[in-house]
Amino acid sequence: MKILWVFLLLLAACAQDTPQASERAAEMQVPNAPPAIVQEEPEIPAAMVSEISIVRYTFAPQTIRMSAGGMVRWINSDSTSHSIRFPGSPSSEILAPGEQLEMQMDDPGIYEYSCGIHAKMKGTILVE
Ligand SMILES: [Cu+2]
Repeated sequence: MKILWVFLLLLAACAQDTPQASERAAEMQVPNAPPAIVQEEPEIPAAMVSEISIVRYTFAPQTIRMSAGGMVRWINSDSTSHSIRFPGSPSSEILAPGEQLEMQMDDPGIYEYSCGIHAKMKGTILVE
């Protein structure tokens, strides 16, 4: 399994909002107007992102099912720092409260992981 960590601060997630195009289209009110052209980033669509919250020393949901090529995103909603660790791999960077981490899951399989700080925190990702 290739591991690609993408470490995100919350501020970075808000920086790319571009509401202007859709606002402009709504003002024009032209029936059957072609859709406004919005320059798209080569990003994985939202539907392909599976979110896991970390709350009270627990990954929620504890088991997720997702499609290969999708992205899993852990959001630390706890008041304590945590990390993500897959067996045989080094732990991720530490996620302080409010921080999040994404990882692309390219290969089908069953991936069990834990917190690198609190070994009893466990989760499973089923990639189909
Ligand atoms: Cu932890």
